[in-house]
This record gives sequence, C-alpha cells and structure tokens, in this order.
Amino acid sequence: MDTVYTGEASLQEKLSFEKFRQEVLSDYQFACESRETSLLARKEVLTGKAKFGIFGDGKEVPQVAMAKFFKPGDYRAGYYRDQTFMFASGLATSEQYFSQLFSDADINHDPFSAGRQMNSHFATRITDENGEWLDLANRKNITSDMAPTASQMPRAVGLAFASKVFRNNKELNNLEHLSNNGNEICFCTIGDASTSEGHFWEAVNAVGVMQVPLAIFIWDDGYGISVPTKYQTTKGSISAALQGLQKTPGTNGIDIYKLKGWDYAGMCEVLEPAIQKIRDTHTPAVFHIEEITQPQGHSTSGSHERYKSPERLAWEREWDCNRKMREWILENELADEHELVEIELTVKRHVKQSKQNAWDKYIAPLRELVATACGVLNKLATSNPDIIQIIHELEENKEPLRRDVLKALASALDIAGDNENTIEVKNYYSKLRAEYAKTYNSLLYNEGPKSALNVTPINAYYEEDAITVNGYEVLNHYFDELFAANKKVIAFGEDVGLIGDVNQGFSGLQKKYGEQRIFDTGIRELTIIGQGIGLAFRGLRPIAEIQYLDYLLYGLQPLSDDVCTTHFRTVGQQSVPLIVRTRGHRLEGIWHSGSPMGMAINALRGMYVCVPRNMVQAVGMYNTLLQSNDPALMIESLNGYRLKEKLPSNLLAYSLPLGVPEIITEGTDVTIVSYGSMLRIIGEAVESLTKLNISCEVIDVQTLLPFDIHHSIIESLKKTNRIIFIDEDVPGGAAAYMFNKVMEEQGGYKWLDVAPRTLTSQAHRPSYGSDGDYFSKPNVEDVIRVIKEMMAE
Ligand SMILES: Cc1ncc(C[n+]2csc(CCOP(=O)(O)OP(=O)(O)O)c2C)c(N)n1
Ligand SMILES: [Mg+2]
Repeated sequence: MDTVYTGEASLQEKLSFEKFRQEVLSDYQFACESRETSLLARKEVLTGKAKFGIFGDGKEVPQVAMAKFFKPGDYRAGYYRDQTFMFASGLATSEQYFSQLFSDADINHDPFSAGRQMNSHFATRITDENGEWLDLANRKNITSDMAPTASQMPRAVGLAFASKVFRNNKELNNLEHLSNNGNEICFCTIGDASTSEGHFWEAVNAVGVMQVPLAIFIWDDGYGISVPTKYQTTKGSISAALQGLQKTPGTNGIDIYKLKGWDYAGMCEVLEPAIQKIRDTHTPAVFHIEEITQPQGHSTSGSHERYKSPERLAWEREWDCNRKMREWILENELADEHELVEIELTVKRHVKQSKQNAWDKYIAPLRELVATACGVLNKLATSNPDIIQIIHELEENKEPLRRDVLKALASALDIAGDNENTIEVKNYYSKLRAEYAKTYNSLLYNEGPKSALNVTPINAYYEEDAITVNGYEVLNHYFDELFAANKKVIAFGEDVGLIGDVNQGFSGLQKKYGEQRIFDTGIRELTIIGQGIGLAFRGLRPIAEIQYLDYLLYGLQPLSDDVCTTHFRTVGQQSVPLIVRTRGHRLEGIWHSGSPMGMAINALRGMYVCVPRNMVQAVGMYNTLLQSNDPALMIESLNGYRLKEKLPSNLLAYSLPLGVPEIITEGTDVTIVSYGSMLRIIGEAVESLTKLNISCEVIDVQTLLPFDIHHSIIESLKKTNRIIFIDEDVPGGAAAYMFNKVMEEQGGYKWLDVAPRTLTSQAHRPSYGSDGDYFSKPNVEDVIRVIKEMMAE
C-alpha cells in the first residue's frame, strides 16, 4: 500500500516537474524571441526600412514573469518597453511587431494601430464594429499605449478603480461581460525616469487613498535616455522615495516590493502571492524592478556609448537578464546546453521569417499600387519625356510609398495640362486621395452608430403647467432621473459627493444613489480625468468633474494626449466615452472667470466641446452624449445656476443635436454669433440696439466642436451681410475659430457688406471685482458700440 502510494506521488512529482520545466523553457523562448526581435528591428531601422525603433531588450525576463499572472479580465496600461509581455501573453506576434515597425496601414497586419503608431505601442480591441463593448471580463485587455512619459498613469488609476466600483456596486453585478466581481487588476508599467513626473506621484497617492487593484511595475534601467537616476529620484531609489506610502496594519497605502530584473525565480516567487493579494484585497502595489539593462540603448535615435561608462556597459553585458536566466536554467539542470541552443536557433529562424513575412505583406500592396498607377499614367498617351521619366522613376522605386505614387500622379497631371487624356488619371488620383484620407485621417470621432452625430434628436417638451426652477435645480432633477434610469452612470470630482457639487447639481443625490455612484475625490485633476478614462474604457459612463474651467489645464494632458487620440490611434477599436463636466466663463477674478476656449478646442480635437447657455440645453447635450461613445467636455455657465428656467417634462429623452446652432433672436441687420453666458450680455445689448432700430440676429452655436455642421450661419449672413463673433476668450481664441469656420469654410466672405468683427475679452486674465469684470470682459456697451460702428460703416 505504502509502496504504491509513494510511486504515485513521485509520478505526480515528475509530471509537475516536467510541467514546470516546460513553462520555464517556454518563458525562456519568449525572452529569446523578444530579444531577437529587438535586434533585427533595430537593423531594419538602421538600413532605412523603418523610420524609428524603440525596443524592449533588457526587460525580457521580468516581463515573462509578469505575464504569468496576467489573467483574462485584467488590463494593462503601459509604455513602449513591453513587447515581451505582449508576446508571452499571446497578444502580439513578432510578425505583427514588424508590421507596426514598417507602419503597415493594414489592420490585419498591425492589429494595434494599423500603422498609425510607432512600434511597441500595443492595443487590443474593446468594442465591436458597432461600438458595443466586448466581453472584456474574459479577455486580456491592453489599453492603447502612448509615448508621453507617465501618461499611462492617470488611466491606470481609473482602470483599477473600476474594479472597485464593480465589486462594491451590486447593481452592476449583471454586467458579467465587463467584470467578474471586480477581480480584475490593472498592470501598469513605467520607466524609472518617468517616475519623476507629477503624474506618477499623483497616481500612487490616489490609489493609496482609494485602495484599488493596481500593480505598478517600474522597469529600472538606471536611465531616462541619457539622464541617470541621481538626477531623477530622491535617494536614488524610487522604492526608497515611496516609503511613506507603504501600507501598514490599520492604514491605507501601497505595498512596495523590490526585485532584481535578472532573477527569474525570485520574481516568480514573489509575484505569485503578491498579485493574488492585489486581486483579493484591492491593495495596490509597486514592484520596483532593479538592475535592468538596455543592451541597445534607448532607441534608434542615439547610442548609449555616449553617456554610459565602459564599466556600466560591461556590467550591463554581465547582468543581461536573458543571460542570467540561461545560466539559472543550466545551473538548475532544467535543460542542457544542447536544448537551449536548439531553442535559440529556432527563435532566430522564426523571427527572421516573421520579419520577412511582415515586409512582404507590407510591400506587396504598395508594389501593386505602383503597377496600377504606372498603367494609368501610361494612358496619358503622351510622348512627353518628363512624364516618361516620372513613370520610369516610379517603376524603379524598390520601396515605394503611397506618397511617391501621389506625387508622381500630381506631377504628371501638372505637366500634361488640361486635356481629355488626363480624365482617367485625374479620377484615379482623386480616388486614391479619398482612400488614403480614410487610411490616415479617419476615426478621430466615432463614425458608426455610436457617433454622437448620429443620435436622433428629440425636442424638449413642456407641460402647460411646467414649473420654473433655478438652473441648478434643472440639473438636479435631471441627474436624479438619470441615476435612477442608467446604472452605468457615475459622477465624481472635488466636492461632488457629500455636498452635491459646488453649485448643487448633485445635491442630495449621493444619499439617494450611494457613494459608489456619486462621490468626492482628492484635489487631483489629472487623475480625476484618469478615473474617468478607466471607467469609460471598462464600459461604464463616467461624468468626471473639473470644478472650474480654469482648472481644466491641470487635467488637459490626459484629455489631449489620451482621450482625444484613443479612437484615432486604435483605428476605432477603442473608445473613451467620458463626459468631463465643468463650469466657467464668468464669475470673479483671475482664476474663476476664465474662458480659455481656444485652448480647449485646439487641445481637444477628438472630443466634443459643448457650451450651453442654460441648464436645460445642457441636459439635452448630456442625453445625446450618453447615447454615444464619443468623449466630450461640457462647460456649464457659472452664472446660470441661479437663473430661472422652465422645467421640461421629458428630461431623460430630450436630446439636443450637436453642431446645430440655434437662432435665439431673429433679425435682419447684423448676425451676432456667440455661445454660453456671453449670450446674456448680448441679449441686453440687443434690447438697446432694437430701440435704435438696429435689428440683430443672435445665434447660439451651442457646441464649438462640432461647429455648425449644416452651415446654417451663412444663411443668416446672406440676409444681414454683417457679422460679428463674440466671446469671453482672449483675442484670437474661439471667436477667431468661429470667424475662420464661417468666413473660410462656409464662404462667408462673399456675403459681407462691412468688415467682419470679433469682440473678445482682453488678453490678460480678468481683474477682480465688478469693475475688473467690466473692463476685462466684453460688456453690454462694447457690444452696442461695435455694432453701431458696423452699421455706420
Ligand atoms: C512628457 C515627455 N517628455 C519627454 C519625452 C521624451 N522621452 C521619451 S522616453 C524618455 C525617457 C524615459 O525614461 P524611463 O522612464 O526611464 O524609461 P526607459 O526608456 O528607460 O525604459 C524621454 C525623456 C516623452 N516621451 N514624454
Ligand atoms: Mg529608464
């Protein structure tokens, strides 16, 4: 009996040893494949086949270790060093890696960005073609990588935070495709030098406070390009610098682990329980992975021999993680030299073949394009030697770009001049231009059923006995109905929870709907936006509040770099339906009266920018946005919360179309184009102007992005032949933008009888007090004066 038992145990032991051995060798194989990919990819750049390369060499072993614990449902918010992790997680192949390196515009080849992103910028699909969320709880999810250092931190906070929401809010339990009881971890990676960014510190503090499942891996190779740790980090060690955040019994905070990047076994041993703890307890952790190397330096843009000493370079060679893993395998007799050489040779052949396949797939359609273009050009039936030369050069081009083809067509057309032989070439040229506009310029916004522009508008409906309430009460009624009807909606920000925001839009609603849905955050605009990004990624409908428009600047970077580019850079595979709610334009003083609309609309192409003049209008916009996957900035009028408005009875249905201006006063002499709280000043001026027999047509553009999509303003101008654009931004800001839209895009210049005007605030921030306001912002008398001037011209 005993003998049999012992025999079984040893068989099991043997089996589990073999399994372990195979796993280690598989990891080693991934590490080798990744290294070989880095080495070959660098050569492709240096020989001119690709423009730029940045690689994960030196970080292979910690990433195969990390990948072991990355489970379906989990998220990664990382940076450009993580190819090994992607390979080991089964989310990328070396062939796809090369396709992205070559900027292959075919999404079947570069599934991360269809050639829109530099290499090593990964992503996985999160929505289907119709914009519906996939079963993310059963997939490994990669949120699209970005180049700005530490820009992954804000959204990492949000991705982890969403798990907390899913775990604590039982009303979301039925969303099984989005979460499995909040068990999902966000794996975040960052370079050692990038921890110097404020983003990093704000993020670690926020997750320490909130206790959310974030695992931050710091790849510490001692340098940020050429700048070493001593110039980056207090005490020369990020884990030492973070000590005050360490969680201890009875406190919140984060767990901090220090690991060696070449120590495969050591990392696996620590990571297994550590990651499980994050999953179970939602305690965030930092893994400071030290002693990492960079065998090929930072990127293809320079050589590290310029700034690393010979001693450092020698140390890096000796402590190369792949080399150390190899030694460890041999020492522990998990494989012999022969077996490892076999793996290494197999990998070399595989990567070489992958590179070749990627190149062949990339170049084949371009060569076909050249053949077709030359065929079409030949039909110009010309004996012109210059055109023959153009065709010849194109045919000879071994590595043609689309650009070369379009240049050839355009030059040939210029030379051929206008004659009937050119029609086919002209048509072909136009067809290609349209096709490549789709390839390179599409999907800044959602274009399908989830486009905010495709939402069916529904008018506001008023009962005969509709009550009149304060503006903030309109929002309060609306948010009450919204939170009852849509469990996915979550609102948060400074003072949003307990007091229901500084203007009481959410007053009483935390009590009614719970702290999971309406809550306060710390004063940290970057990561408030990050929380919104993460929640939106994970299929919820966040309304992230920035208390005043003036403080949008603090949260602008993740909006501009991340939110605005996500749909574009993933060619529509990811969306961030985040609504940023703020209030602005006119109150008191330098930092509570700003209207930096030019800044916003220029930085936020990729979001919609709504500028309602009153709160009912805002409601209509919120409803439209919530039916779409497009992100938006909603700027409520600070001085509108206490103004009386009639309350519509279809608060939840009323959906206002974006990009459709409203004529709020009809007139025949002058068209006044404006938005937001400025319209109230204009209204007062118009009363006086009417008495002077000047008939004003006042147009509220309602949204700056998009802007007057049906070109209705020109129709007003055709009638009045005079136009002025007024706002509270600095000169050359949003008023100049509106001017450009109407004059250039709508051809408004053709209908002018007098010079068109803009009327704006002064270039400086508004001075304090009522006189400060009067002399800083456009006032009633300014409006009257300029319009009288226009009438007299
Ligand atoms: C905001 C910002 N500033 C500067 C850069 C240029 N840059 C790219 S990578 C890098 C160094 C990053 O070093 P580290 O975080 O240690 O990552 P590593 O490349 O060493 O893995 C710099 C300065 C950038 N991409 N973004
Ligand atoms: Mg570094």
